[in-house]
Amino acid sequence: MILLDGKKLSGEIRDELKIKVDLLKAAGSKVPHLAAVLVGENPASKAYVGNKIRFCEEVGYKSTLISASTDITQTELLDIIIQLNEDEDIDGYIVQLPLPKHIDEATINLAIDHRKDVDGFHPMNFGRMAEGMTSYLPATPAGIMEILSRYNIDTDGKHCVVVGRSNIVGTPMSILLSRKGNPGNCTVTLTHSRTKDIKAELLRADIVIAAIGIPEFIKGDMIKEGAVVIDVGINRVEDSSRKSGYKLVGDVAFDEVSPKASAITPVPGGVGPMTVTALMLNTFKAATKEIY
Ligand code: BQF
Repeated sequence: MILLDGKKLSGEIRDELKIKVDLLKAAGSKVPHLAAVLVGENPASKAYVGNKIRFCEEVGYKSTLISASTDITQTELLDIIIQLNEDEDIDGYIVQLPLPKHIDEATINLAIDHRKDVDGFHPMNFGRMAEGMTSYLPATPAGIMEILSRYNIDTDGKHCVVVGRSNIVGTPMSILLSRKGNPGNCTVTLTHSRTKDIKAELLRADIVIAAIGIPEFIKGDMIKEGAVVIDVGINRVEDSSRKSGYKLVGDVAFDEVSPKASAITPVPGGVGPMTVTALMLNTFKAATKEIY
């Protein structure tokens, strides 16, 4: 079994990025600038935004954090978005999800200038991705494609089963892996909460993408011998033996599944850090206008 070490890989990619940023500086260009909007006090969201700011510092980007109260109105948040769209120094920005219930995520998403949409959530970027044009790929799918590519995992003609159909992971992953390319050229089955027999589907999978959001949902008896398993889940479960009071587990029961898998991502240290590093890659493209 090969451990797909996202933590190590993301560090290597950030080292590469740092060199490219130094080259920009040496050429007298401005460094990439990422802004993040954080609404409310959700501890996980705060941690994620903190990771993004920290990674910016590591690769030498400028970063700006805009923190807003939970009871910011949708109109006030849209005003922040308009300012970010107009700010010429900011190459790309993200609005950390989830947003409070009184704010409509789709409305916010549509207001983001697609040229600064480094999370790749705007329908313009989603559409361009689906048509195989250059686009900002959503960070988690981009990070997973980077893992498959850098570990030389052969996807050509393989049967891939994606579990979960979210706009930001399951659906784009199913599109990217079914498209022509490397990674790509898979036969993809997209499964979800209404799928009749997920286990039967999973047992046919050469590649499994687990993006469900249920701790250890995928057990050892649901995986074919030799499968490649990508665990996107980041679930906080109670653990009184830790000082934080919780531990992180994936959507895959790692101890049962890993002996059968040919390769598997751990949680933590698998897809998570690659997601944040993919955001750094997108921000570099925004700064150098590589997309459009
Ligand atoms: C790790 C995210 C669900 C909903 C919104 C490293 C991250 C996580 C784990 C991280 C995630 C998950 C992010 C690890 C960003 C990934 O060591 O395993 C980094 O910061 N993530 C997010 O911004 O929004 C989310 C998951």
